[in-house]
Amino acid sequence: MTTCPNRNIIHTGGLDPKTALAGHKGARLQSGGKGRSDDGAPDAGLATKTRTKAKRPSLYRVLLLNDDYTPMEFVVAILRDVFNRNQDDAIRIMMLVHNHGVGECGVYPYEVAETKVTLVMDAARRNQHPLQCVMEKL
Ligand code: TYC
Repeated sequence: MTTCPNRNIIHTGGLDPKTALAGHKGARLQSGGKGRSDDGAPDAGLATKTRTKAKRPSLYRVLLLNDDYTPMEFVVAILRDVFNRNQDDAIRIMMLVHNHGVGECGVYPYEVAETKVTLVMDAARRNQHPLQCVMEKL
C-alpha cells in the first residue's frame, strides 16, 4: 500500500499509483476488469481503492502519572528531552503531576505519541524508576 502525502489518498493492491485509476470511488481492476493487461496477458486481478476526501490524523494526549519513588529531577529531564519542554515548563508540568496525580506532556499524532511513550517507559525501566506514561485518544 502507498499513501499520497498531501491528499491522504490510499492505494491498495500494490499497483503503481501513477498508473492506477484516479478519481473514482470504490475498487476497480487496473485493466478495467477484463482480466487482461495491455499486452494481452492475464493480469493479477489486483484492486485499487482511491480515497479523495482529506482525513485529519487522529490526535493523542500523552500523560505522565505520579508515583512516590521517581525522582523529580528525572521527570524534569524526561519532559525536557522527550517532550522538548524548557526548564520552567518542565518543572511546572512535573509539579502538576506530583500534586494532581496526572498531567499532560503534549498532544501528537498516533505514531509520535506512541514513540514518546516508549521512550519514557524505556528510560524509566533502564533507570529502575516506576514512572508510568500513557496516551489517550482526543
Ligand atoms: N512524586 C514524585 C516524588 O515526590 C515525583 C514525580 C513527579 C514522579 C511526576 C512521577 O510523573 C511524576 N519524587
